[in-house]
Amino acid sequence: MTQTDVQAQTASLAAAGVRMLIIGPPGSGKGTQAARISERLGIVAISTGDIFRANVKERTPLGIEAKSYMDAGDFVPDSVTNNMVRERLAQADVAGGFLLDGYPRTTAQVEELDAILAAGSTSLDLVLQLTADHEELVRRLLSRAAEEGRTDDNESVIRHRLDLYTQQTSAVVKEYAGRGILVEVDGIGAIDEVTDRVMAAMARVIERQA
Ligand code: B4P
Repeated sequence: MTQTDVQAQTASLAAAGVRMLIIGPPGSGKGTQAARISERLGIVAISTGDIFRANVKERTPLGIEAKSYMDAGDFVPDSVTNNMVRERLAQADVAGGFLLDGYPRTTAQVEELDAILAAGSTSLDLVLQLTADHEELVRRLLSRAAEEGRTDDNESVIRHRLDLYTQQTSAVVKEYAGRGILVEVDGIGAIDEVTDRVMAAMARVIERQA
């Protein structure tokens, strides 16, 4: 596919108001690529991690509840996370498409998302999986720890988050692969290079679906 084809497909993805999610282990570049996809496609990016962190910062009841789980690298309980996403997806700005970043992370969250979307007579168009090997992920997150000081970016918590991804979130990836809407992209390389791969892969999927 040429660069022009990719640009044309990106424009049609934008026009279609794509509903998608980005999934990958901690440090794979989800948040980084989500911001770029959201800008290029003009769809709203919703990061559950960012919403939790904003609540922790503001010391809201949700933030107080989420903080201990996040600091330990554990998942915030499904009931809390699901309610938060349900409320967010009820807002008007998702009507033109959305990109969920970091949700769903468990099979119970997949079921909840299915129910939320079915209630609005919609469904997901595609799921983008970013991959990278564990040692690269640990290296990136330790480097972020040095720059940003996130409380969950220390080595033992990082390794726990990676284990949780393998134990719980890989089942989510398998579920979407079974539905035929998963596209896997190599997350190793310069950020711009990964973005180019992401846009080309998404264009290919949408072309297949057309
Ligand atoms: P998240 O905010 O989702 O944290 P994350 O998995 O570390 O991903 P993030 O998006 O921040 O990092 P990225 O890979 O882009 O979740 C944090 C916590 O919130 C969870 O542990 C959990 O407690 C809670 N939570 C969130 N969602 C939940 C849910 N659904 N259910 C239950 N609990 C939930 O980037 C990492 C670093 O790599 C960055 O510094 C970036 O600059 C760098 N990077 C990115 N791409 C790179 C590249 N190509 N090369 C080099 N570096 C790169």
